[in-house]
Amino acid sequence: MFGKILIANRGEIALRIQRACREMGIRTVVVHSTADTDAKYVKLADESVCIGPPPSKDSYLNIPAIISAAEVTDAEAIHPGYGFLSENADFAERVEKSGFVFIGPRPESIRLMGDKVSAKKAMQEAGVPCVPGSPGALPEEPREIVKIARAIGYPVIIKAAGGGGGRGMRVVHTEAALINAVNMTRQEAQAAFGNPDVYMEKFLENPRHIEIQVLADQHRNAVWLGERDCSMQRRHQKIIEEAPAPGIPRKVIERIGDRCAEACRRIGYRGAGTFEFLYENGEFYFIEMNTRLQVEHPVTEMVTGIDIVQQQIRIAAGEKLPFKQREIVMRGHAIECRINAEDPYKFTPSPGRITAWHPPGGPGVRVDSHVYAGYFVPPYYDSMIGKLICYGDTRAQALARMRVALSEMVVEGISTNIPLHRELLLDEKFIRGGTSIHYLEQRLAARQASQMP
Ligand code: MV4
Repeated sequence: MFGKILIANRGEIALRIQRACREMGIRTVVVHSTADTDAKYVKLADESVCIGPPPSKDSYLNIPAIISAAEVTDAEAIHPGYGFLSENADFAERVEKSGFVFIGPRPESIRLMGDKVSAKKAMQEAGVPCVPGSPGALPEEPREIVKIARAIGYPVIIKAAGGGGGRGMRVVHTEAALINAVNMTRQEAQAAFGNPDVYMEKFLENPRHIEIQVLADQHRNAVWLGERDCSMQRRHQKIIEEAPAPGIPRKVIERIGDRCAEACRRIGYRGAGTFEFLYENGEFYFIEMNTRLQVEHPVTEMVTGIDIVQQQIRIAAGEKLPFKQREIVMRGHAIECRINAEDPYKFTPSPGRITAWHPPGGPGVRVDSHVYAGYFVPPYYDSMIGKLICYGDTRAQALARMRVALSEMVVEGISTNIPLHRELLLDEKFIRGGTSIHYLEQRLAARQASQMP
């Protein structure tokens, strides 16, 4: 096992990774910007290295500075967390070329999944069901493109190969609008990702977003750890996630989970990963794979009892997975509310000093947060200040515990989205379960309309 790990991230996930390391007896080094010098997790780490000024590009995205910090502190491995450099294949490669272990997939896997056209092709070949669409990137010839769209049937969606997570997409409803949409998406893709390749899919109008968590070791063992429903989102920012996904038959999930694990073995995947699916009318359609730890990993940890961060570290150190698929038992239900420093209805960021912080507690309540009373939320980074995760034997119990937890929670000095969460936890359709990816935006629009003077 490693003696020392460098954590190349900030905020709650830096603390989460640090806790896993300390539990395993591994010393930790955190790198931080000047905006995070006073963060408590920086003080709690065995060592800390300031790597630059507040803007991410000068600190948390500064590859030479991070590698130098690993060199001067004699770290053996680097955990990238989520966001920042976590899905940057060049970073993973430079970490390994510098003699450190990258706690994540091989650079080739990151690259394969980073190109959404090659990712889809690989998954199709592995027997993972995908959204019907173009066979690979679209050709240049407009007549060929029109033919492909006719075969798929309108509406279609044009996506950038270099995109993902909602960037570089365009929905097309008619043949008249097709070629212009393809050209526009190509231009944007070239400008944003340096890759003009685009592909086409049938546009699914009202799906849910369901994802499958996987773990794969370096000995060709792979397992799946159940699913998460991440449909409650606004502008591609998830705000509530849960496991398991309400109302989906276990048999259907099991078939898809087994396909995901098999795909991992086929491509020689290593580490934690997430297969993203759209789910509509009882069918799963693969859209993308995330090659990192995800924000919402705790709901899976709660229902499986598996510490995903510890497993990432063990896998990176070359250990074999300590369980077989049939030994993984999903039990109960978990829900996560992301707590953001933002106006609950206008969504404008609300950085500043937290004057009061009273996190909830009690059975089945978990708070993953790095903040405290007196903490200053810097304006430079993501607005998430923590995650509230509630577990119960049933979904109803998890929801009830979440309502109590949200009622207890006090954050003063800044605005947070806690009032929005309190409303959603009383929402009839959410309580019923199975709302689509459009539900939150539709509900917010209706709320706005009803509050018009
Ligand atoms: C889609 C889709 C409908 N049909 N693909 C958005 C993020 C990226 N991961 C893929 N996305 C979508 N792809 C087809 N063929 C709708 C979305 C989509 C979405 C997906 C997941 C979660 C939230 C979303 C919000 C808007 C659109």
